[in-house]
Amino acid sequence: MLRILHTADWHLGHTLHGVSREVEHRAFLVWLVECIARESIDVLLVAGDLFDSANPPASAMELWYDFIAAAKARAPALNLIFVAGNHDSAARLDAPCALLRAFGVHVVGRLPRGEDGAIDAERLLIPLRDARGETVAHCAAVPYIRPADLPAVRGDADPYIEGVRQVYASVFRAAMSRRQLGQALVATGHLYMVDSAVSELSERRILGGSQQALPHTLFPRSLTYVALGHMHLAQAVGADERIRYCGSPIPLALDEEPYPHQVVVVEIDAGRLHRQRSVRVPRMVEIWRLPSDGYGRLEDVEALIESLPLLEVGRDDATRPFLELRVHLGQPEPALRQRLAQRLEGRLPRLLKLSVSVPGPGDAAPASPLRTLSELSAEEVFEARCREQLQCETPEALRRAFGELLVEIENATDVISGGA
Ligand SMILES: [Mn+2]
Repeated sequence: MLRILHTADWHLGHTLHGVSREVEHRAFLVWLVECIARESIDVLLVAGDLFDSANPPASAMELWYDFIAAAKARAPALNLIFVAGNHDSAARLDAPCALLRAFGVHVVGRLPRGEDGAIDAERLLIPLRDARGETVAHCAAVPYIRPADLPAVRGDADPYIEGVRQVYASVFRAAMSRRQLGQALVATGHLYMVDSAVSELSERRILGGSQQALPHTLFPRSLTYVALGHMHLAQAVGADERIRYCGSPIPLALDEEPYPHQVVVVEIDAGRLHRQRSVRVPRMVEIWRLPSDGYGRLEDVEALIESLPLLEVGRDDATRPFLELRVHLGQPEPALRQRLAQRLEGRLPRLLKLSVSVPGPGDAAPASPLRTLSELSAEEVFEARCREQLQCETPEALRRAFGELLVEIENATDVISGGA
């Protein structure tokens, strides 16, 4: 029996409306070490977006290294595999690669290349050993693939989809020649699949650009399990239970609060998928919203604040619930934030975000939420500018050109982050 723990989208170094998530990440990683021990895990697969940005703070790097040391101390035989996501700097992840390999930790940032510059599929293959030290499976540890990583594709096929397909196909070919009877084949990926459900806010960007959704046929039936990252909502892709997003362990946007935050434990027996189940990650910091649904009038929101529990003496600030207030204003309230902050004094939650809606133009128009620049995607800003300047909706050709430009900038710099 081989037990794999599949997790992804940690986003170490993340801040939510300017507030650090370090306490939550630390609690998650402590819990994860315990979970690995309790569940007798043989392999930890982390399917990308370890870090929230290409240039994470030192405290986030420390969390990662501390976790590796703690996991190895607790479960010395554990196989650890980390692949880069779109948020990670592939080169930065690769930097300690040789050092970590000496401790049995596999990190795949960039796609490895041979001397001829071609992708070296062999080096993406990692043998997975069970508790007795026997190789019972192979892992095709494929990181996030940027369009610039891909070989030129001839013909009519979409160059990104066809390029990614060729990379995976070459890894699977290499795996087939190495695989022995009874050995399973597992793959990782940090990508956006056809049929995957996307969250409202934090994942909107990846759809705005020209990033294409990949078809299930990328993964042949011979694969035992596919551990995906990128979507923060845990889900199997389409109806195929073998191909799965494990989801992020903490909510990375207020809208992700209702998601089940979890890891997936996968059991492989005699080369076959025996069982898989999700294990909930305990929530360190809660997210509250007032009112619980929609927007409330200022007086009503103030009354709701009065019903909030009081802050206990000695309570650790970093574990206080995050609060979003949603107020509908009939008229301008210049000192609104200050007024509400005063009301909140001595109450348990911390005000994280104040959302305001105002009446639409004309009496019949529906109320529209006021959004700050940081809540808008580049595409939305672009479209708003188009409406203003051209007095019409963005022409499709212009929208597509802007999307391509965005993707190009992100891939060229490896620094700008965004999306899931
Ligand atoms: Mn992510």
